[in-house]
Amino acid sequence: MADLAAVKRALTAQRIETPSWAYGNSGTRFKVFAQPGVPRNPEEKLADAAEVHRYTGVAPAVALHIPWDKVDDYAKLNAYAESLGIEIGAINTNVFQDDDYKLGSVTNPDPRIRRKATDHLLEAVDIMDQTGSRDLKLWFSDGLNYPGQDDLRNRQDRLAAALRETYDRLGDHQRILLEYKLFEPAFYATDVPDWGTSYAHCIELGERATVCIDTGHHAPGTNIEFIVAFLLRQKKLGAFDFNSRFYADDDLMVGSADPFQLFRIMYEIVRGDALNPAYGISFMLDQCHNIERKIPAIIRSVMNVQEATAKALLVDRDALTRAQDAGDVLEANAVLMDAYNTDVRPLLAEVRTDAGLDPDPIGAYRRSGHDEKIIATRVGGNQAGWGA
Ligand code: PSV
Ligand code: MN
Ligand code: MN
Repeated sequence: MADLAAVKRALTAQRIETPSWAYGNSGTRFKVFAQPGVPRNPEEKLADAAEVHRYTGVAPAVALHIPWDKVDDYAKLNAYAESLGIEIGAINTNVFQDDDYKLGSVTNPDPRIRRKATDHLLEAVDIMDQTGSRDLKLWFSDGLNYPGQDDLRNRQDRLAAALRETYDRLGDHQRILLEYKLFEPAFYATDVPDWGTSYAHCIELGERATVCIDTGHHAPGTNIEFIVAFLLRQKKLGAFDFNSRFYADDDLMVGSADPFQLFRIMYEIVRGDALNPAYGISFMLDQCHNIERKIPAIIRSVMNVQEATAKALLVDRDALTRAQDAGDVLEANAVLMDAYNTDVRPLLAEVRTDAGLDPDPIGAYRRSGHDEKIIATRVGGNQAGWGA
């Protein structure tokens, strides 16, 4: 039996970072469905994030995206976040929304464009100095649509050079989180397509470069928990971008498409003693809420991560080890499934009540009147990068 008091402590200590861009309008390739009441500026995104934290108690950090969240005074923005009881988390860069980057950013054959892209990464570190952020999150859209379009290997060299320059600019407490993505927007080849490529670049860079696993960035059927286990063993897992996918990079609510996969991932985290924020893994959401109300969707997403985590913590690890060591296939599988099939909602309600929160975060948000207030007062909001 798992120790219930320890499970509750672990759930209370858990932290989940939300992305500023999930609060703004977003859409598909075909249409952005603007919603009433969305934030008009970074301050209003922070205010919405503070609502998520108010009702969940585990989401005090918000990731920013530059230039979508560009302001003149980041120290002031930081102070504003603090006044709301939250903090600024990772700084995400944007080297994918400029005509110059048609053939790539840091891997572009044109040295002028590579310089421009690398300068943006360096500028993001300057911003981190002002926000006090630890994490620089890098996702490169770089890739090729056609065989022969550019030299695959030269592009790796150019990528390595930009990463090196950025890494060398980091302060002692700062680190790089390098995302990978199988395809899109490039279709034939992507310059950081998989965890192995990200891992190899991180090894080359040094201790303060680690891999970010975006759960939506794999081929269908990929065993993501294996990647988690492997990277943990190598001490090279730095972060997650959580979301759900059915087909491609769908950016749906985490835990909605495949809650069992999320449980398996969180089990590897628990197995690796990597849940506590002190371990250094950042558990972030990277989602878009195109057709549903955004704040309750983000609260739901946080709750989905909590539920998967609670189930993972409930795995009877002694019984599992016994069954595994005995080669008892059915029993080992049964031990894992017992935990997965436990209804952890009452346990999480208790954890929330113990923390002085409403046991029903979505109900509490609905009753708060915040949604009505933002709809009435925020006119003309359309600032999320994806939809702007
Ligand atoms: C694009 O695929 C993407 O969803 C990446 O996952 C980044 O983390 C995110 O955009 C924000 O730049
Ligand atoms: Mn991502
Ligand atoms: Mn993505």
